[in-house]
Amino acid sequence: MKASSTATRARGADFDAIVVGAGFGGLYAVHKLRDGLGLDVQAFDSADDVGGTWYWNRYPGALSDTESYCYRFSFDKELLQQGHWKSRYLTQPEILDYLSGFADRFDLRRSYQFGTKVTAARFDESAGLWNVTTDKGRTLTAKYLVTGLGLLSATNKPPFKGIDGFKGETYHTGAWPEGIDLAGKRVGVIGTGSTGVQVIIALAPVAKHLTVLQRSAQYVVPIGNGPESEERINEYKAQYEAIWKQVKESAVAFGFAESTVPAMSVSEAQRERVFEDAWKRGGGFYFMFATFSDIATSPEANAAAADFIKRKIAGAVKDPDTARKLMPTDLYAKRPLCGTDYYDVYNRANVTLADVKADPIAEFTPTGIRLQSGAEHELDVVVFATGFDAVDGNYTRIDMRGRSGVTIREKWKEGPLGYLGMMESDFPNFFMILGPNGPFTNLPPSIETQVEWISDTIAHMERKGARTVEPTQAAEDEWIAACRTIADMTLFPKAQSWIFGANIPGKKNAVMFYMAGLCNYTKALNSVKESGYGAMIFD
Ligand code: N01
Repeated sequence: MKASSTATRARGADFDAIVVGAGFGGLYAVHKLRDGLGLDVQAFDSADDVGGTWYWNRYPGALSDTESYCYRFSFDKELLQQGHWKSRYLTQPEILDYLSGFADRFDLRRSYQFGTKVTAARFDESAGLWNVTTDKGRTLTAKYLVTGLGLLSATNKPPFKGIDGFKGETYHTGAWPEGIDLAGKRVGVIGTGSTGVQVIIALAPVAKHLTVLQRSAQYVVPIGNGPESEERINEYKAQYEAIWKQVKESAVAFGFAESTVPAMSVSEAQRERVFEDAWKRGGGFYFMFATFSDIATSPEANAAAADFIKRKIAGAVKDPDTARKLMPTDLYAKRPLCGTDYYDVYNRANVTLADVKADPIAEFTPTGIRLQSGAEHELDVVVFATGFDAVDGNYTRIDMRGRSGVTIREKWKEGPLGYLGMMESDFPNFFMILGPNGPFTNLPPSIETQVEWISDTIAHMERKGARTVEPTQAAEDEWIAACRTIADMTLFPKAQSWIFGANIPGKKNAVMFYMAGLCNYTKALNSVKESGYGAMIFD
């Protein structure tokens, strides 16, 4: 521990804090705790370098769908002015490069042990320390455990019958190896979520033949990507103060002002014009939240947006049968998707759409995939764009135990809990970045907000000389109930998606997000702090 440290090293501890993860969250946590509070920090990541989500998701077409100017940290004004990008949206290599530069800037790699998976974390009540075990067989102790495991990092690869006998290659988009060349191959893609849409757009011009195995049709709007001029970038830089103020005072934190106009308060012609303008501008969250105020809350407004997109699908796709299969049948209430000319992909001669809801995947054969009808798709490569065991999946894969040996699996058997999206009763001195029941937004601004709150809470503890902190059960219950009430005011729980755990067979449907926006979330955090942390137990 450094001379400037605010912490008194807990007796017998190897470190003050252990941080898990080297994505946006973990990197910033190491910087704040080590350089800000002067704690002695040891960090781990199972990858061989920094990047987190952006280290693993190297699939063709991987892109952030938040605009480049606000898919970054805001706290470092100099770094903001040094920012450089080419297009309206950042590609995966650019984001990885940004995070690598961030790690260099603050010399963060020296605190990490890479290529190391944390397999267990147990709280030792008598010592008041976390015992963290890695796959290298070491167990280290620390007073604080901070996890930045990522919302979406435990991959979901459905165990299809016959998969082991498939002679071709299979890849999950969330664990994509470097240097895979799919040119000239017969490729099948399972999944049409955010990832599937990106990988399908990228592979269609490359593959010899692309077969899209679609279970649920999705609403996809244009992303509106294109080069960004130096002049435009300089304009953003000149306005950064106002931009970040707006981002942090907004709900979804995507850099645009959310609409305050209900869809049915304007004429049909005006509504059509607003949707058309948003379609031309591009952006999935923009279409859902900047057109009208109630697309995600009013069935009527939602139907108007859905109907507009369906008409666009009908207009874009030449083959009526394919267009019919691409028409979503449910609400427009999953995470909004966007991509460049997505529906035009299906006009290509080398692309086939298989509706695997109507005719489900029966099994993999040695040479491809057979559907229940007996139809066979001959494939060299199958890409699993089948998503993630989101939010809690990363935690339940670690043997995590809190007070009295209670496991996180037991605590979360009815669905993941989480006070303020960061803490958990019975798990003292444990802070999750993007844990369950945190905000549903463009992630870097929420990550920043959470890491700063964690750092402030730890500083408060150290000033108090407290040994442990955890939320009261009542505060946690109240937060979860509030998240449920807020979610039920939206249409999101009515659609089947990972946001409520519906994508994993057997996973309990649960509220996993605070859906009242970053602005209200920050107010909630501030009120906990300003009330003297009354909702927490300090020991
Ligand atoms: O995963 P998903 P994702 N048989 O769960 C299908 C973020 N992200 O990786 O809808 C057949 O959304 C499944 O079908 P269905 C973003 O937050 C961000 O695409 O369940 N199909 C669905 O089509 C996003 O929301 C960016 O019927 C099966 C797909 O697989 C989140 O990651 C880019 C199946 C899974 O879709 C997750 O997106 C990419 C089965 N057994 C991702 N099992 C950015 O732009 C699943 N499917 C920043």
